[in-house]
Amino acid sequence: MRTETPVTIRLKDYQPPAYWIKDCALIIRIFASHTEVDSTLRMVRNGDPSQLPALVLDGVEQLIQTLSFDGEAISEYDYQHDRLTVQPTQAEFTFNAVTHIFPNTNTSLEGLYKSGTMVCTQCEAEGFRKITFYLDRPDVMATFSTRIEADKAPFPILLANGNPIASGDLEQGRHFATWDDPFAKPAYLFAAVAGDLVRRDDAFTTITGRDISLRIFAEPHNAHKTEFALIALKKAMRWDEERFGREYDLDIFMIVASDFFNMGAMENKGLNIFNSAAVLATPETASDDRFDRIEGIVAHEYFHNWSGNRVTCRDWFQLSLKEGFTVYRDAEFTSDLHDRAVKRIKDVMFLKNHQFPQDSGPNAHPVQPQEYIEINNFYTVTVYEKGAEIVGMLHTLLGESQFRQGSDLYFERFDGMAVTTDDFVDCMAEVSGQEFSQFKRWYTQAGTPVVEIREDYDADLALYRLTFTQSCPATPGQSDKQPLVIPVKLALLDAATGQALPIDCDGAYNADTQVLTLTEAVTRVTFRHLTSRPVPSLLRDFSAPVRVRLALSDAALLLLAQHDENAFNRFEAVQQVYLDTLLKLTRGELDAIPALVDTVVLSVLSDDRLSDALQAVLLSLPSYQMMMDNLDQVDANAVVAARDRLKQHLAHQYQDHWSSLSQSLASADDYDFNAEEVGRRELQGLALHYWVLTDDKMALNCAEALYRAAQNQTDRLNGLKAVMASQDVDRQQRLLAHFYRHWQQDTQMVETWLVLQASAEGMTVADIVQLMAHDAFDFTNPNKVRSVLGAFTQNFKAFHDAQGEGYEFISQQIIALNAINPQVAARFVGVFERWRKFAPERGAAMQSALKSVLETESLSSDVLELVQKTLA
Ligand code: 0A1
Ligand code: ZN
Repeated sequence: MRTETPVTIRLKDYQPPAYWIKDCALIIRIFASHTEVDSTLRMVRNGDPSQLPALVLDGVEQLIQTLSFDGEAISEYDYQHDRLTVQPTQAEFTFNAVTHIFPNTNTSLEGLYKSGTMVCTQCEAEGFRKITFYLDRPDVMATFSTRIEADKAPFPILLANGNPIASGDLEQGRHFATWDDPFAKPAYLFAAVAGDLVRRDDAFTTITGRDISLRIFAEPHNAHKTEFALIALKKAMRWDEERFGREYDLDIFMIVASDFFNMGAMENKGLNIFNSAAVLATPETASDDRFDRIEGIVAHEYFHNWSGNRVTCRDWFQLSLKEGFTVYRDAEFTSDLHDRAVKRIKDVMFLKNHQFPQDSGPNAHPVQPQEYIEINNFYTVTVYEKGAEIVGMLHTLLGESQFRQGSDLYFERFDGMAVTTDDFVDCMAEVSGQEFSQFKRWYTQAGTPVVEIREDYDADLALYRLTFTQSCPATPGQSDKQPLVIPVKLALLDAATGQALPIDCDGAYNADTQVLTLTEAVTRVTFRHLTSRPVPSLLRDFSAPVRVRLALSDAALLLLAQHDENAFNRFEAVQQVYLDTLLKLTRGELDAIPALVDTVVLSVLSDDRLSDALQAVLLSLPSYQMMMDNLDQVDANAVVAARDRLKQHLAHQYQDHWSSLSQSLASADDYDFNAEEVGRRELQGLALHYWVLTDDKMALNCAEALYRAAQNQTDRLNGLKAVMASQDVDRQQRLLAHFYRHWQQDTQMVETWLVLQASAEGMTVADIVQLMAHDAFDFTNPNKVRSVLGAFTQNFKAFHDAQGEGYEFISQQIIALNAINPQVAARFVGVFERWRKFAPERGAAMQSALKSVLETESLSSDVLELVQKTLA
């Protein structure tokens, strides 16, 4: 809280700790009114043993009972705010602290807290200091043993990291369990859970024949929803052995589902804790998107066991070391399991919709930030997704075989250590013999590079030349930018047939991988023996996270949109056609929809070689975010009108297609989650959506029928969302009421029900206030808050409504949330990130909403840092 001046932590100030913790023995005694934590740390001086500096331990909201060194009570100590200072007299000693903490009133959901009927932990990044005094930094790695004691009736299940050692009854209806984790780890990976949980068991035999018990725990009301995650987990375990040579290490791997959780999930050693919404699924209650997300997150957390836990981060500036790499790994997993092209398209869309705007806004920061006030604010799309793109570029530059060698070397060399992104890249350099010092700028330089490309063709000499000019816009605190290493995967296509032409050129072009590597500010490449002017297919598969500026003729764009065999670039060309149209419509530069749009749409609709999933993404329009990102000034009304206009055009122009697709793609088969079925349902949902936009009564009946007959959540939502996109308010109310009556006992379904309403087009602030007054809403539950307020802020039309009421309202919610859960509050500051882009009135309204937050007393460092940076 803002009683202290916020402190800026800088990478350049990194110092190793003055003491190490070798081992941590915890006893956690849970009582109704409080929890007692008894912690014994075996410590040793790091450095000259004859010089014993003060020991400064992190500790927040600790009610001290006793402190001792080697059994001797410590009488002199200084405990202020978040630090305990004591003076050791030996170079090796044990430090013991007995403290009281209060999980029942801990609404920050950091440290030890109550979630529904259970008690659980969240320690990343700095939550362990809310449990006990510690050197709460990732380079301090210790072995842990944890004994939990609690009343047996409310808490029959007691879990912690590692392997189970002992358990038994105690007096007065209490019991205990002891867990031992032999792998040294930082405190952020600590976890403990106590609850009345239902468990689902399975087993996995590793590649070397070791049997691992797998267990998923959930509160009774969620217990029927854990099977899918267990299947996903086994797939992830096998895949990591095969693709990365990584075997699981403990005898047991556990997952716990928690209804109260700030993020998606957490990779605590041997005891992953998940947001219920990120792990629980049945076909009845979870849509394809949800299954997809769960499979990815289960894999992500599991993969952290190596990329993050066995090899961890030296300090929090290295966060992308584990997150970028692990996102890369989970994306590869999903690509191997399902449809690589579709996965890539969706990931790049996500990056462009979220990371590109961050990188060009007031909160732009390097993948390896150089400073922070609140580390929780740096769990960003830049650290995660751009970080994963960097790892992907290394893969592109090395090829699969060398990349795997580099990863093997990294895991072997740094096992059990806390290291840096440099260490990671150095392994890649070592195995490949390549020089990566320039490449490392990707970690330290913020902003999305722009690559401008010019074409020249000389028919007489049959020469075609591309000139690449790279630059990077200034970002806060970084005005001078250096050239980056940019791998450009490319092909040259025959303008008549779309066939790839043989490439004969000089320069840093690798014929095996079709990658041209740019390293200079300007690179010229001449391609020989081209008897006609080719069409360039550049940055295939989005081989680098850059913005390409290349003005292609309509004919060239059409060729790519119809014939590029690289599905990703075909998608990009189609999107470019839509986006150009949307931007021109927004600026009032078009009277009619250009014929090129129709040619493209028709060729997608009539191309039966395309999978349903690809067809669906090729028929989807660029998002509002994408439009905003490509406009210097945003007039919200014009943006909305432009998108509506193009949508209406597509809806009406292809009405027959939509109606026939909506019907022909229906299926009464049992639900199956596989790429083909997911694609079919996605295309059906899209077709139904467009069809409903024509106001055809039959479309609405069809949508309602799909909703009512649905045997799975994807079909149900395809029907209901189509109805929600219509003008038929009565029908919407009827179906929403039906939905709630049917599913009000199911937490995830109620969340979906809230999202559907908060996303409705005509939503007003008054409607949102009313929704928040509903019994189903709970301001202390992040999922509920995100379902209503998150969905509302994503609801472009409603949130940016001309009255601008939404801005003031959200600022009040940020202030209210700040007092309950700073992390969740801080996430909402991001909705104002682009305030400067909004034409005068809305921009000013957003700015004043931010200012009203800033004027609040007792702002958390989380909210304060983001509001200050956003306004700066
Ligand atoms: N490491 C987790 C995400 C996570 C990060 C922070 C948290 O609390 C502040 C919780 C979870 C992951 O990458 O999945
Ligand atoms: Zn992660």
